[in-house]
Amino acid sequence: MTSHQPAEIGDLAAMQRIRSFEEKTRELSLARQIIGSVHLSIGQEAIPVGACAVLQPQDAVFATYRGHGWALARGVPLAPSFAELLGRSTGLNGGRGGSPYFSAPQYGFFGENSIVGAGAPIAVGAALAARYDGSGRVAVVSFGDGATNQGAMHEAMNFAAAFSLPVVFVCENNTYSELTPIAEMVGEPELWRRAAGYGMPGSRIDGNSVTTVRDAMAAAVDRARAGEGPSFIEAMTERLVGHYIGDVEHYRPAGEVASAWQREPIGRLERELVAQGVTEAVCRAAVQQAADEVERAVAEALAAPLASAEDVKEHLYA
Ligand SMILES: Cc1ncc(C[n+]2csc(CCOP(=O)(O)OP(=O)(O)O)c2C)c(N)n1
Repeated sequence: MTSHQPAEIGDLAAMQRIRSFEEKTRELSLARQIIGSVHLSIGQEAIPVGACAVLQPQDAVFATYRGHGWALARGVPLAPSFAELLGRSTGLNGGRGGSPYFSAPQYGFFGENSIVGAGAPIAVGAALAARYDGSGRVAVVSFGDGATNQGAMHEAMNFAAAFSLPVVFVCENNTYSELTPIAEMVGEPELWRRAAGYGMPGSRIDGNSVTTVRDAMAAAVDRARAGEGPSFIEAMTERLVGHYIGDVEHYRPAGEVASAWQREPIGRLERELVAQGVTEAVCRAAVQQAADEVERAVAEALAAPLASAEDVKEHLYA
């Protein structure tokens, strides 16, 4: 990398990998090659990319059903991720989990979760374990704005603060809880203010700026690693697609999505880099390279055999 290519070129490529992965996922889902519901994070890529940039291999990340971006930002390879979506035996989880259950602990990605708010107590458990196992692990959990109203979230945040556990709570506030605006569901729409009630630092940041996310996460992770306890980050963002594939988005005001495209994180970072003197060609090349990588990975996944029905009873616990 030359002095004309700042480190943020890597962020641009990382965000584009997620964007291309999800655009291809939407195509495969609409073509009925992916079974089950799919929740995309198009527009929210700066949050996992900025957050995971400051993590170490021993750290543990927990996400929601909208978590493909977190898995990829953690370093999970593209081909097994596509294979998982496509029900292939080479999938991350043997093709058994699908879109909302990606899990790859070998990459420090301890899984998506379809139960709203359920990742938080599990992350707190991982943080509590870190106190005893000497791993130095920090646990990071992402969740939506709607999830902050789940009881499990309250219990998790209270416990983490009471015991000064190394957890970072990352609220991806895309302003909708499923199909309902968060502002209609809470008395205090500035969700970060809740952190004070638990006794932990809270902040509201621009979640469409990858550098802002990275800086806020660096401070929270340093604090957690130093034994000073949890933090709450409310990262403001916008989802550029429906809640799930097939959502007709009747609840969104006319023009909202078109205007959100003006603020999305990839184009924004490109404009920032160009203003710093990086050529448009360099930006385009990083974006194209990421998109090409995705094309190769999906071809590899599609060539793999489907998961076998023979071993469907394996890996079950009762
Ligand atoms: C415990 C539980 N209650 C309800 C649901 C149904 N549900 C799925 S997504 C969702 C909205 C969550 O919104 P938010 O937390 O803001 O996350 P986003 O989908 O915007 O990323 C709900 C209520 C669920 N999956 N789990």
